[in-house]
Amino acid sequence: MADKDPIVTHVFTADPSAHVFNGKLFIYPSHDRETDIPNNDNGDQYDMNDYHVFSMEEVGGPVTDHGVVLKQEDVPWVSKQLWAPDAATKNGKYYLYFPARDKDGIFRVGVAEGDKPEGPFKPEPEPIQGSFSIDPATFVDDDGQAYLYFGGIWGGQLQCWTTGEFQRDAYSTMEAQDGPALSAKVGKLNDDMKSFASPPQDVLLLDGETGQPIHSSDHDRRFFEAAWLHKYNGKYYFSYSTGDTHYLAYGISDSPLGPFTYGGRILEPVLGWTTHHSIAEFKGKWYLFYHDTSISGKNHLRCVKIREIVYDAEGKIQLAEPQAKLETAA
Ligand code: FUB
Repeated sequence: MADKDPIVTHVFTADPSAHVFNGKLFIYPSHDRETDIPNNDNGDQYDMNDYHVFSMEEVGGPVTDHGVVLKQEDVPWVSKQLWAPDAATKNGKYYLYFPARDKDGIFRVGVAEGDKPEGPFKPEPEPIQGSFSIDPATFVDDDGQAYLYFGGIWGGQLQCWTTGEFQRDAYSTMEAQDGPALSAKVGKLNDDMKSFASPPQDVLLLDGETGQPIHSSDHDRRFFEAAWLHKYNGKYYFSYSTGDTHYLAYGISDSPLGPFTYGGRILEPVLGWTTHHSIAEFKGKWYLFYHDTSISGKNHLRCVKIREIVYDAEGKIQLAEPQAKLETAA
C-alpha cells in the first residue's frame, strides 16, 4: 500500500484523528454514509450516525476495524449529525469527544468514556457544559494538563456564538463581518476530562509580519474548522482547515493557549469540498492523516489517507513527498 492509498475501503471514513496508545496507532474518524440529502453550505449531507475505531501496528500495514464504538441512539441529547471526533487518555481511561446537533439543532460537544482505546465508549447523558460548535480536538501536554480545541464556521455554527448566546440567524452577520476572523476556541479540561476548568477562550492566529490577527477577508489563511494541536520540539502547532479555500494551514506558539503565529500551508486542496486532518508521531516518523473523495467522487463520502511529513531547520512543516496539484483517483 502506498501512503496515498485510502487506508480503509470497506466503509467511508473522514476527519481522521490519530493517536498512539499502547504502542499502536489508533484512528478515530467520522463514519460517512450514503444519504439523499443534497449538498448545501450547512453541511446537511454529512448525516453520520455512528463511529468506528481503526488501529494498525505499522503505517502501510493491515488496518483493524474495531467496529461500532458509539452510536447516535445511545446518546440521549443528540438529534443528528455525529461529526468529526477525537480521543484522549488520562488516568487509565479513554475518552471519545464528538460533536452533534442537540434536540434544538444546536451543535454541542459530547464525551464518552471507555476502558480501552478501541472502545466501546459509554456517553455522558448531557453534552459538555459550555461546549458549542464542532470538531473537538484534544491535546494532553507533558505536564498532564488536557485541552479541548473546537469550532467551525458556516454549518459548524461558530458564528452563532459571538455574543456568548446562540443566535440562530447569525449566518448573514458573518458574511458581512469586517475585522479579525472568527477564532477557534480552546478550554482547559478538568481532571475528569468531562468538563471545562474555565470558559473556552479564542485561539488567536496572528500574521507573522504585522503581529495583527488574521483578517476575516483573508480566506487563504483564516480559521474555518478542523482544529488540531500537536507539539514538536517544544513548540505548539495549531493546524486547521481554511474551509472554502480548501487548505490545511498552521500556526506556531510557545503556549498551547496561543497566540499562534501563522506558519504556512501543510496541504493543498484535495478532491472533495472538505479537508480535515490530524498530525501524530509514530515510531520515529511524523504523519499527516487526512481525507479526500477519491473513492466515491462525492463530497460526503470520504476516505482517510496518510502522508509522512518532515520539519525543516526552522520547524516549518513540509510533506515528505511533494503533493500533485490536485490528487486524482488512482
Ligand atoms: O465531517 C463533517 C464535517 O466536515 C467536519 O466536522 C468538518 O471538519 C468537515 O470535514
